Amino acid sequence: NKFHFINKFRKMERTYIMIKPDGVQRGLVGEIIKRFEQKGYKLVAMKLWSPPREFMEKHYADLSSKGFFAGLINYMTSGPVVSMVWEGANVVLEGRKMLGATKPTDSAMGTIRGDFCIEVGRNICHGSDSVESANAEIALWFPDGVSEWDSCESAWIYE
Ligand code: IDP
Ligand code: MG
Repeated sequence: NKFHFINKFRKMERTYIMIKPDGVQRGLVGEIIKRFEQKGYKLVAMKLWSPPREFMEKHYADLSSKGFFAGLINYMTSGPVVSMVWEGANVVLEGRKMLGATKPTDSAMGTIRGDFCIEVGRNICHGSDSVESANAEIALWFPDGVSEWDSCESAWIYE
């Protein structure tokens, strides 16, 4: 139908969202997924696993010169993470808004970090910061690609 035709040609983005080991340990997996689902984004890839240290160092390679890098890698490899790819219009920027600021003390209440954590080194979630880094992170975390599927909600979410 007409709605479907419009939706098919709408420009969609994808972003890499990860629930960090503290988010998994604290039972916040469902809460974080719920917020992305309820916003209207579409889940196109997901897995729970414990990547090796070298893999996590690759993910955070741009921070390797920082003093907190070793601590960050220890934290991020301390337990399983939930890796996801979410799709939707402007999802990279909007997803970052949903997570909140890097430092929970700067995060607005109502954001994931604002609502559920206290310290920058235990900030429970990750989200790609640009379309370019999203594409690189999705390729790193999901080398076999994502699932293409049509959501029955799309005609009710997009004009
Ligand atoms: P982001 O996760 O909001 O994109 P980045 O600057 O890319 O923030 O830093 C990646 C992660 O490194 C942060 O989410 C946080 O867990 C950790 N981190 C950043 N700055 C600090 C710091 O000053 N001390 C400890 N950990 C930090
Ligand atoms: Mg970052």
